[in-house]
Amino acid sequence: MFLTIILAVITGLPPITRDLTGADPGSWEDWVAGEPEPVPFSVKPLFSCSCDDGIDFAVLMEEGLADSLTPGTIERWALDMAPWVGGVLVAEASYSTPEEIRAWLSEMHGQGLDGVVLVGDLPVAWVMMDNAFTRSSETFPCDYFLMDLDGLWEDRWIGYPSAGRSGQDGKYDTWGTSGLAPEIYCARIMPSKIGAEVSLLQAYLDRNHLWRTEGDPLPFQTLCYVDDDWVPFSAEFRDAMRRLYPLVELVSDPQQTCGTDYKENRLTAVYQWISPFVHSSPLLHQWSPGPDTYWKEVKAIDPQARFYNLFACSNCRFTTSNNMGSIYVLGTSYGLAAVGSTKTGSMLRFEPFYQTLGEGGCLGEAYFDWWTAITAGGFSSYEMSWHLGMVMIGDPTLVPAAPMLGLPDDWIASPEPAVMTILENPCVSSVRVGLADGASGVRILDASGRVVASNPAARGGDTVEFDMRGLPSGIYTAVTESPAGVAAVRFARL
Ligand SMILES: [Ca+2]
Ligand SMILES: [Ca+2]
Repeated sequence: MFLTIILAVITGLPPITRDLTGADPGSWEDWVAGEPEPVPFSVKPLFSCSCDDGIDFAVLMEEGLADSLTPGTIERWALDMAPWVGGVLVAEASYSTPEEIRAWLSEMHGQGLDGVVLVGDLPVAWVMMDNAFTRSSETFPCDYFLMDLDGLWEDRWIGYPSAGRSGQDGKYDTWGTSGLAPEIYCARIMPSKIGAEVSLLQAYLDRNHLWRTEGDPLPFQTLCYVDDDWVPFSAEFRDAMRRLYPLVELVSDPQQTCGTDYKENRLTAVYQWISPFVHSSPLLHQWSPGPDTYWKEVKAIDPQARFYNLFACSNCRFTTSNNMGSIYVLGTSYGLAAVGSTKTGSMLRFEPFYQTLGEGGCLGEAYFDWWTAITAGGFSSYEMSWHLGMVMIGDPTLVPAAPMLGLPDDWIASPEPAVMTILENPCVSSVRVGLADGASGVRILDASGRVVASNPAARGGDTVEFDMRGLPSGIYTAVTESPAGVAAVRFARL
């Protein structure tokens, strides 16, 4: 460890996060053995909204999965995300091949698609790559294949290219020299690897809706927890996070950072965002000086954090049972999203990611901007070794800054004909909201997007009055839902 720090200081580059256990992280052969036989590609639309200007975001679900959820769940999800991303299509896709999904995404991108999330058991592309940095080779699932839609990805070797055996084995190993920048963003939600798929997904989508409508109490505490190997870079890591959150607690004292402190003092505290920097495997964090933190412990502690940036080798190997990325996001009562890697390495050069988030971008946009920065000027073997395993787990349309920045400006428009009218604007001690046919429920949000009053039973034809006494002067937003989409109207309280 001490040697690594010295080397890092001398070279000026951070040491790569890697698995010190040397255990099998979950092989391609095991993955293939557990997957269904591919069938012809088909996409069946289930629901869409706000699509007048086309589809901006797609939810691709495993066949039959939506039918297993509580009725209304996917519609609610789409209506929740539409104000942030535009037109939303929810569809189910047959279990075909990653190449056919990529071709469909490419066609959709030609019509304006910005991003996608794959939900449930759907095809995965794999890569076999000689690692330029650690001089060890790795086989890993790679979702970047579904973000770079026009770059050249080839399967020219059986096994690792360094073995020199030409042929095809179903894993990518060779890339073109240009065009490797992303075209769209892609995220994954694959609960089946960590437990009961339907109940985990239902719980995830329920808390996703609750977080969007109610948020978390301010102020947000966030944690940058840097283990020994990266101490020289810790201030830089924290400063990048400050582009999103004003309050970032940095813990990087080698005397303090260890498994005991992480488990007993960090995972139990109230942080909205946790970024651990630690050697890891898919199933555990390997602290210096220990003890390890296992996925089971994370699940038992049930941390309250919403978002994670896992600078933790192979922690997001979503094809491996009980991978920690999926545990943090889908296996706790609070998790919403994580970025991390399916292999050695992680994110690095964090600024573009947090900059976009700080400006109110959604996770997917920030992730896209980060990839764009990484691949600018070419995608070197050093960069591939660090980053080609990066994935996003969770809903990429979530906007972590929403509770701080409020609602997007372009959202404040009621569908025509208006389903909701503010009868006093500005208002003084109360506000009356008139609802037309089709309207369902009213919520009053403050400028940060938090619900301050609601009447879920209100329906078209009702006039609903809300007592505004006790609330500060300022701008509020009334929100109702209708078959045409979410309607939101701003008003002022004097
Ligand atoms: Ca190959
Ligand atoms: Ca590209």
